[in-house]
Amino acid sequence: MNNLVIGAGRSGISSAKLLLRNDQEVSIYDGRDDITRKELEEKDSKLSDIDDLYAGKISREEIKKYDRVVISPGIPLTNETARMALEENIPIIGEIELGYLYAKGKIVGITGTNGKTTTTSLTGSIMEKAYPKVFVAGNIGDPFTDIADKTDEDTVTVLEISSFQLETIDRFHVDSAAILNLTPDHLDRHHTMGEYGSIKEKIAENSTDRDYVILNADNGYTKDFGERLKRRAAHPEIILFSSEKIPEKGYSYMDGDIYADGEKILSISDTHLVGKCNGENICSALALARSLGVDTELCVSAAKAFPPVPHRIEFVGEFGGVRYYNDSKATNTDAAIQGIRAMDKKTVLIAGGYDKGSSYDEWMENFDGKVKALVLIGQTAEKIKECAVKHGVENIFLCDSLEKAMEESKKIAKKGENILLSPACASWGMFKNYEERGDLFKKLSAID
Ligand code: UMA
Repeated sequence: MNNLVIGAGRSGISSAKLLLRNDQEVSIYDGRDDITRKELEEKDSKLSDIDDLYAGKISREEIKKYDRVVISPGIPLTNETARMALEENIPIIGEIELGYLYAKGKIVGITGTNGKTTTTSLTGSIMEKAYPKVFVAGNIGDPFTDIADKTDEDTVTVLEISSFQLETIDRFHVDSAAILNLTPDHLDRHHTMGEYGSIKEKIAENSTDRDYVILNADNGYTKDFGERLKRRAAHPEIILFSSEKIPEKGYSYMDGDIYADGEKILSISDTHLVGKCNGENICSALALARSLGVDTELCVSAAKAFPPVPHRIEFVGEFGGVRYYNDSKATNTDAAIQGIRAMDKKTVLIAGGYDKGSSYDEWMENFDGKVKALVLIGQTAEKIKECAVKHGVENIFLCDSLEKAMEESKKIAKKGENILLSPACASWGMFKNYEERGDLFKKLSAID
């Protein structure tokens, strides 16, 4: 089959390599007009085997040569190249779907607006205690197509899956799926919550009555989805988790403790994680593990040993009596709400970044008098300031870099207080990604 891969980032490169390993013909298109074969070959010498590289543009006539298009998650179907392929009736699949076509064994898929990365890593750690061969991949960083054809019948693959990735699935099927929560995010691409929700629900689109779906009982969207799932003729088993009540069946997090089917099994203080959001993440990871038959004791010991996830309410250290927390992964307001809620002292909050069209009101309603100062960076700084003034936040500072924001924050924070980077915005425009932003914050934290 002659494949055109759209996008030469992590997903595109892994897709091209997987196809080449499996003796398929591959060409690559990328929107960057300065991309070269040399650059690709420096990333991986195997890419010298691709047929053509289209930099910046590709004609309709050229697109017609291909039997299939594999699209990267960051590229929407409204992209001109994708649109031309659709008009020419060339099938388009996403990178996740391509991986699935080559994958064997059990697959666990985790989606939701927030908590995906922690839940995916924790689920992977638990599975590693129970199964001989476990892969953790997807939106978390390593593309599914990197490992898909290395799986066998005994493998468990734990995938973090974004809405961008779910948009272009077809046969993709997971044995156990979790939708952790659903709150506004990526509305610049998905436009409405209705559309965003329908895309997230696709994770269970191919679920059968032998499968499991783990859902948040406290979230209106996921709760409603569970009700609709139950009306399907042969529906998957639904396991609910909650942090508002302790149900007889399912998992819950209340006052620092985790319960399974109403029985206390673990305290969050016995783990390296903090905050209600992480209590919920533990609940969903335990539910996913149970759905694959993992023993509760094994789950509990894996949860206790699990190290903090970088960039997610990550405790960096105490310097000069001030505690530093890196929550760079909070790229939307809902995640940032969890970040500020997890703080138990006066906090200097560094926020701002790329504008995804979000509203900041609900986030600020959760400041709860804890934000001693708001130090703002990036494209959204003015917009956040306007909202903060409306919410009566005092001490607002605008800085043109994270370095300056750190200098300012260090002047304000006193012994016994916190400095938290929890931007509520994507890093794009100032950084390559949220990891680069978080790494710089960690480096600057320790500098006097
Ligand atoms: N490109 C175009 N045209 C465009 C946009 C991009 O040609 O309109 C090209 C770029 O020039 C670049 C390539 O596409 O060469 C980048 O592709 P990509 O944006 O799909 O990024 P990848 O490097 O393939 O990384 C993707 C995910 N990125 C996105 O979904 C934006 C990574 O998630 C994921 O870790 C990786 O695949 C492996 O699975 C990151 C992310 O930000 C962490 N995800 C979003 C989130 O978590 O909120 C969804």
